[in-house]
Amino acid sequence: MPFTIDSARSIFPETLTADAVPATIARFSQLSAEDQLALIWFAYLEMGKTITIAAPGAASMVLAEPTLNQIKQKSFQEQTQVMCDLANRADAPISRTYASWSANIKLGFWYQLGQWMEQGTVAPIPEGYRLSANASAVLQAIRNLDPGQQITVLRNAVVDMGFDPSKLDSYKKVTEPIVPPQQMSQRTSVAIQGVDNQTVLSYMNYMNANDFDALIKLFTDDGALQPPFQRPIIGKDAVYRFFREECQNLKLLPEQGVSEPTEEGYTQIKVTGKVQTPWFGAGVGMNMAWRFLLNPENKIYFVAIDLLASPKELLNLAR
Ligand code: ECH
Ligand code: GLY
Ligand code: GLY
Repeated sequence: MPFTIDSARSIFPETLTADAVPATIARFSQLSAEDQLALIWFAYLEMGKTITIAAPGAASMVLAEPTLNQIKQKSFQEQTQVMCDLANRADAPISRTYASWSANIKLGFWYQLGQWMEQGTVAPIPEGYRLSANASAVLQAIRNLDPGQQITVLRNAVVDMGFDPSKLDSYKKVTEPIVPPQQMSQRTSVAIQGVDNQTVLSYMNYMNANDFDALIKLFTDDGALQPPFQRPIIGKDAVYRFFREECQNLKLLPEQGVSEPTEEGYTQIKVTGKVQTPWFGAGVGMNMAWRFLLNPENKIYFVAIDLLASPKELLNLAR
C-alpha cells in the first residue's frame, strides 16, 4: 500500500488552516478559572449582538437536566465553585459527569447556565469583574477572528472543560438521541465545481441527510477521518461512532475542488466550501476544506476536515 494514515495526513500541504484557533485556546487555557469564565461570558455577550444561537434540542437537554437541577439548588458560592471546577478540569462529581457528555450536551448545558446567569438565578460573573491583562489580550485576539473561528474557539473551550475522561477508569459516553436519516424526497444534492467523483459527492449528500449507515460504507475498513485540530479517528467502527455522536444536522456546502491521480491508483481530491452547524445555521458559514484520499476502488482511505485560515483559502486548490 503506497500510503499510511500518517503519510495521508500531508496530502495538499499548501492548505492554510486557522492556526489562530489552537493558538488562542493555548493562551486561554493558561488563564485562571475565574478569568476563563468571565472572558467567555464577555465574548459570548459580544458575539450575541451579531449572531444568534439556536436553543439546544429538547431531547439533548434531558440528558443534562439532572445536573442542571443539582446546580440550581446550590448557593451562589457553590455554583461558582462548580463552574471553576469545570474550568480547572478538577476531579469533582459534576466535572466527572460533564466529562462523559458529547460536545453538544456540554454546549447545551452551558447555554442553559448562561440563560440562568443572565436572569440572575445562577451565580453571575461578578458585576464590574475586571479581566487580567492576559485575559484581555486573549479576548482581543478572539475579537480579531472571523465568526467561524470565534465559534470554534468557544466550542473547543467548552469541550476541553471538565475532568479529563482519559483519567476515568470506565465511563459510558452520553450522547444525543440519533435522528432518523432524512427521507429521500427531502434530500438535496451538492454540485462541486471541478469535482465529479461519486464518492465525494455522496459523502456530502449522505452527511447532509444524516444517513450515517450509507456514509460509512464509503470508507475502507482501516479508513480514517481527521476533524479540525484533532488526531485522526481511525477505523470504520470509530468513524461510524463519531458520525452518530458528533455529526448530526450539519450542513455541508462544498463549492469547488481539484482531483488528481496519485500513487498506485489512488486519487487525491481537495474540496473547499462552507459548513454550517445547527447551533448557528446560516448565520455562520465556516470556511472549510476536505482533503480526501481514495483507494483504487474509490473508497475513502483518509479524509481531513480543516477550518481555513481565511476566505482567500477557499480558492487555494494547489497541491
Ligand atoms: C457562559 C459563561 C461561562 C462559561 C461558558 C458560557 C457559555 C458558553 C456557550 C457557548 C456556546 C458555543 C457554541 C459553539 C458551537 C460551535 C460549533 C462548531 C461546529 C463545527 C462543526 C464542524 C463540522 C465539521 C465536520 C465536517 C465533516 O465533513 C466531517 C465531520 C465534522 C457564557 C455561560 C462556557 C453557551 C454553541 C464550531 C466544523 C464538515 C468534522 C464534524
Ligand atoms: N441547537 C443545536 C443542536 O442541538 O445541535
Ligand atoms: N463537530 C461537530 C459538531 O458539534 O457540530
